[in-house]
Amino acid sequence: MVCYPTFGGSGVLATELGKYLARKGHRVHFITYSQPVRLDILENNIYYHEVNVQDYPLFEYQPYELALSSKMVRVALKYELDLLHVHYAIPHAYAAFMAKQILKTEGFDIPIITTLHGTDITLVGRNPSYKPAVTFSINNSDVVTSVSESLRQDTLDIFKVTRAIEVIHNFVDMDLYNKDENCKNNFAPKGERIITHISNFRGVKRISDVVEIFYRIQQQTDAVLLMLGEGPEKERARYQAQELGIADKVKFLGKTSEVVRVLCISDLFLLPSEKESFGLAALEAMAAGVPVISSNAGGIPEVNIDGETGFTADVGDVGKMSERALYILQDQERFERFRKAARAQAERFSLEKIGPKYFDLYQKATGHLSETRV
Ligand code: GMT
Repeated sequence: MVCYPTFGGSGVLATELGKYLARKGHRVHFITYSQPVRLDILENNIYYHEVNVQDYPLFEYQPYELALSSKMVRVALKYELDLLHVHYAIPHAYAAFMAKQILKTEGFDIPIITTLHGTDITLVGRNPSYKPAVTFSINNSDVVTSVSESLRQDTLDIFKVTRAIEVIHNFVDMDLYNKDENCKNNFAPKGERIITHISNFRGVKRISDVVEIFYRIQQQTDAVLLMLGEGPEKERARYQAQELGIADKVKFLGKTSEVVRVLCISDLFLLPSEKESFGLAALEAMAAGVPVISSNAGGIPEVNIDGETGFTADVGDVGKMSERALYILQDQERFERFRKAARAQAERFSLEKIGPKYFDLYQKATGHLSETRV
């Protein structure tokens, strides 16, 4: 598994997939520049290889791709890997292609599976500085998957793709979300509704919409807003909350490792993103039985069903989003109905249902891997 180790969804998905494969008895090697946030390197069958980039004063930009390709080559040869599964096209698919070519010269053939996650296509990848390299890496992967139908379509629209792209939706490990938490008091001592947002606080997440929607909600019903994650828009959001006079109701919890516990005490999840290929954070909220108020961007409607598991609205329509939020929160019976539907929808994306699809792919790519090795 080659992935970003940070809080972003692609790294989370890669880590959860690797853990699942390891539990099935496969040896899974993670290759990245620091330990992925959700990875427990003491688990059986999990190996972690850190990519070191030599800091050389001549270079203004250190060549990470080179170090990554070299690491892939060394790990593939030493551990006789069956395949390389790279998450996020930039620069992982490109580095994997180079590694594959180098390995060929050693008489070692290895299939590359590339999973496209979102901004590697819709934002960064389409930039002219990267586009030819991204197109080439997609077309030269042995298997390409995307995490939603919408992202598949975007990829076909943006790039000249000559490969088939298979959609394998993101998944969630439902067992993690069975917690019956009794710690609501910590954040909502007066029984306030707990509204949550999790992201890397980049521009595409429209953090100011999150704060604005919450502002309108708390005018009508007692509520607190929990903001999980770190990123460039965080300080602006803190300032906005102060300006609106709601700073005491908005808690910034940073990069907490207790995402699951926080979701299990949440009443509503907000995801008003400008772009979102899937919305893994929303799926995780739904697994905890939390209805979602979101934009209808990209692949979100494949996950959040309007009027059933929450509501979707046009990007920027904070009026509709706050209205719909109150519609769910202000009637307990209705709220329970949405909670149930959210959980049922998450079941459709459970690890048990989606995980085996990756095994099928691996089998096709290698011709010999079976679902379980133990
Ligand atoms: O959304 C982010 O900021 C992180 C980003 C990533 O690649 O780590 O997430 C993308 O991949 C996730 C996992 O497949 C998807 O659930 C997110 O929707 C997607 N983000 C965007 O498309 C903006």
